[in-house]
Amino acid sequence: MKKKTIFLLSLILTISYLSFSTTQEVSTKTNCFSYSFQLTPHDPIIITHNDNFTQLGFQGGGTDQNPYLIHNLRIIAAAGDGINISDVTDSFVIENCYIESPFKAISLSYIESDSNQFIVKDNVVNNSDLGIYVHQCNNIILFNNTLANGSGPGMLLNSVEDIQIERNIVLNNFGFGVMLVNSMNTNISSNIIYLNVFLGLLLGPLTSNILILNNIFYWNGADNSTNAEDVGSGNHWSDDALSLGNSYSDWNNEGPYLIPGPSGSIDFFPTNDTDGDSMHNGFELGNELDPLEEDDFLDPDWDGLDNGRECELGTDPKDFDSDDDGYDDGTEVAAGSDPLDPNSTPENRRSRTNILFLSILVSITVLSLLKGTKKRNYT
Ligand SMILES: [Ca+2]
Ligand SMILES: [Ca+2]
Ligand SMILES: [Ca+2]
Ligand SMILES: [Ca+2]
Repeated sequence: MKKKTIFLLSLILTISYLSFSTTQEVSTKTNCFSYSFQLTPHDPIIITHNDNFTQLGFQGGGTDQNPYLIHNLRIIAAAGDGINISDVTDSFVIENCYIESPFKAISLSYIESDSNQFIVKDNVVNNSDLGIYVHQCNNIILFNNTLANGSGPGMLLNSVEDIQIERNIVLNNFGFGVMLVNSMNTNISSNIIYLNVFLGLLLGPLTSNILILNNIFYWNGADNSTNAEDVGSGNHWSDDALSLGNSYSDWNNEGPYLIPGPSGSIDFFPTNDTDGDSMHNGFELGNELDPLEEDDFLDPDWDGLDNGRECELGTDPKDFDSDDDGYDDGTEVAAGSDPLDPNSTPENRRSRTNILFLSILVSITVLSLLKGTKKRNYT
C-alpha cells in the first residue's frame, strides 16, 4: 500500500508539473486612427457672413436641404484657427476634413437660427490647441468627429443651447475631454471620451438640462479615474425608461455611479459593456475594437479565435500570435498549449504528453510487477 501511495503522489506531481496557468494579462494600447478619404490641401477658412460661403467657392444654397458644403479638405494652419465660422444663419456642413491648428481647429460662434441646422461631422482634428469650440450657438450637430492629441481641451462649449454631441471620439488631449459652461438643453450621447489628461466630461457652472447617455468615459485624469464632474443643476446622467446610463472606468461594477461634483447627480444605470457584446469596454478600447458595436464574432487577426473568445482567454484580438512563439493563438488553443506563454507550444505540449503517457505506462508496469511479486509471496 505504501508503494501505491507513493506512485499516486508522484503521478499527481507529474501532472501538476505538466499543467500550466493561463492568467497573463494583455497590455493596454492607445488607439490610433487612419484617414481613408481623399483630401484637398486648403488654407485656413474664416467666414463671418452668409455671403462668404459663396465668395470662397463653397457649393450649396444655405438651406437644410442644400447646405453650404465644406468637405474633404486638409487644413494645416500655421497660425490662427483651422476653420472659423461666426455670425451666420444659413445652413452649412463641415465634413470629412483633417485639421491641425496651433489654436482652435474648428471655431463656431454667434451662429443661431430657429430653423436652420449647422452640422460638423466625420472630421479628424489632430495636434491642435482646442479641437472644437462652440460659443453662443444653437441647433448645431457635432457627429462622429475624432479630436485627438490636443494641447488643450477636445471640445469646449460656452453659452450654447440645443446642441447634439454624438458618436465623437475625444482622445488623448492635454486638457478636458469635453467641457460645457453656461449651456442648456443639449444631448451628449454615444461619445467615447478617454485618456484625456484633466477630466473626461465637465459640466461647468450654469449648465442645466444636459442629457448624458450611452457615453464611455475611460482613463481620464492624471489618476486615470477623473472621468466626469457636474457642477451644474438639473442635468441627467441616466434614463429610467430606457434603463440606460454611461460607462466609467472607475465604476466599481455594482450599484449606481455617483457623479463627482456639487450637483449630486447620479447615474443609475452604469455599465462596463456598452454595446452588450460581452467584451468589457476596457478590453475593447485597449485592443482597438469598437465598444459601441457588437464585434465579438469577428476575427480580425485571422487566428481562428473570434474577439469574444480572445477576450475570455486574455489573448490579443489584433495579433494572431499573442506570445510570439511562432504558433497562432487558435492553433495553441486547439492543441492545448498556452497562447500566452512562449515556453508553452503545441510541440512541447506533445512531448510533455508523451512523457506523461510514458510515466503512466511505467507506473502501471511497476504496479503490475509489484502485484505479481506480492501474489507469488502468498503462494
Ligand atoms: Ca464591441
Ligand atoms: Ca482572433
Ligand atoms: Ca489573437
Ligand atoms: Ca503563440
